[in-house]
Amino acid sequence: EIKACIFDLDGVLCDTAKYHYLAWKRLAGELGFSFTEAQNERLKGVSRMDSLEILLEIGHVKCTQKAKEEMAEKKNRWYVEYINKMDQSELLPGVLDFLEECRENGLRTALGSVSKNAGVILERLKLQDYLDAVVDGSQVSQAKPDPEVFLKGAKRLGTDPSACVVFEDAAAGIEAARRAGMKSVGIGDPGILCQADYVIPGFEKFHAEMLDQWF
Ligand code: G16
Ligand code: MG
Repeated sequence: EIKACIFDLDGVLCDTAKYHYLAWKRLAGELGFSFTEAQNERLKGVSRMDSLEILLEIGHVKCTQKAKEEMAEKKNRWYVEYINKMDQSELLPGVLDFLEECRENGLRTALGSVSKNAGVILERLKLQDYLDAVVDGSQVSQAKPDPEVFLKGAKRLGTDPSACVVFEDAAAGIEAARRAGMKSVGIGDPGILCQADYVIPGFEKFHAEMLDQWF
């Protein structure tokens, strides 16, 4: 029986995935190469520095550690410019209704994001009161596909991992859920999220009772 829902942030509760992409694309442009949305799939759910490594590999760019740190900082500045302008209208369709349904059905809720910017985003989206626990990039040492972020969330909620379902838009996040011993629901493309137990297009037509039917 499912007792808790753990939500990824970027691409699940809001569409910040597009801002990460735009910021990385801008960095790639400055370095003189193009960066496509398909290539961006590899960066989803991956930490900032690991994302940079993947981007530099795609562009065949080699540089010093110091230059890398400056690049990551630059990308983050552009990203923060985008998220500082966000408001509740950028919550993805159906998210607020589903979070309310979780409350009504006695399901515990947690955020499981490796983003160091998660706190700012939750504040701008006014989501703090809907989440019983928040685990973000400031509290984990391993990014997805490592299960650390989700296991911490379950621990914080006091829920056994086997009674948790993870909602994720990234292949790395689905793998992390599996490694944590949790159920998973992919949000997005079933081709990319083929490891998930179920894949849905979004929360719009999704209801808490489906969790009882599925798991
Ligand atoms: C998110 C994104 C990743 C991003 C990572 C680090 O993880 O999906 O693309 O690289 O956070 O973000 P930041 O640079 O803000 O620390 P998640 O776990 O929310 O999907
Ligand atoms: Mg995500």
